[in-house]
Amino acid sequence: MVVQTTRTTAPQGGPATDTNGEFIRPASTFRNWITADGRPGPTGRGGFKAATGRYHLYASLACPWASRILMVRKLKRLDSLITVSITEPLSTEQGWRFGDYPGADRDTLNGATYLREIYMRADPHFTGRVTVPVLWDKQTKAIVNNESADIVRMLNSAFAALAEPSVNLYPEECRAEIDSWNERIYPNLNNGVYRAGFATTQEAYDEALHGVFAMLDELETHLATRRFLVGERLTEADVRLFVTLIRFDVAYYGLFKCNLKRIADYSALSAYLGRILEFPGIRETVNIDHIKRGYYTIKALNPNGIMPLGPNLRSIGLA
Ligand SMILES: N[C@@H](CCC(=O)N[C@@H](CS)C(=O)NCC(=O)O)C(=O)O
Repeated sequence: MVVQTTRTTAPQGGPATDTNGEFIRPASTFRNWITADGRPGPTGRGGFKAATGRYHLYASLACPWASRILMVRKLKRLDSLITVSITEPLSTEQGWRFGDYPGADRDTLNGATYLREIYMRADPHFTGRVTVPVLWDKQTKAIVNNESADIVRMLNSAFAALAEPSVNLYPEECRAEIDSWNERIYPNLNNGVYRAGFATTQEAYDEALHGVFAMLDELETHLATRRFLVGERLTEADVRLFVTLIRFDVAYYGLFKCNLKRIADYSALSAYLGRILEFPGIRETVNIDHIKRGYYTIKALNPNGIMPLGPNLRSIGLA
């Protein structure tokens, strides 16, 4: 069966725009939650109890949304509880592919060549976008969830009895502050760079770019006197900010035309990136080659597939 998607060119993000030329990100489709006792979470159905080895993550090191989950898996020390397959970074006509590209995996769990096959296995009638991350249940052979914001939260809470209990990325007393950062950083920056990159009118691009740099300027001031977004502890808001900042100079500055300044030009933001890279396991979740290939193979934005040689990221130890 041929799966129809709204994507016309490249997997990452896709250039869907509205009548004003503004990029639109479609909603995720699988929204179940793993919970400690298997009861339903805030959305979807129940039956997904936290257990060692039951769940598998399909992710791309190019993708910021998938990288949120790879980071949380490290920070919560869930490596041995949740297995992972990394897709090849290259954007193909059939979407995300598994294989032998350095740093990628074959799908030894389900034997898929393309991620599309995993979606079809979960739902033979699936016609939506085939995106990473995907959280897969080995027991019921179902997709639990493919929305990174949900997966970050469920990995933080559901595995409390089985995983590192001292790390809490969404503590009760900080929730209002975390939510308020997320609500502003997502539209302006996380998705703002995509809105700039995929805009098809000057107005839509200008508007997005203004939001991106107003947010970066504000974050630079905020982080000049603090280690993390919400005071002295790393939270979910930092994970969500980090994945965008670490891709900025490599991909968004050039390909997405977010070129008023680089992150390297912001001293507090650069120091903040360096601090987060020091957490055990986090460097393993950052692969500059995959990021560069993933974005610069988006045909709609770079039809000839020329890979830029720079930038030089030596200042944060990522040459
Ligand atoms: N809302 C999703 C977005 C995920 C997403 O857009 N992933 C991109 C890669 S960066 C993707 O897989 N795109 C494939 C496509 O659009 O066909 C999430 O945060 O999990």
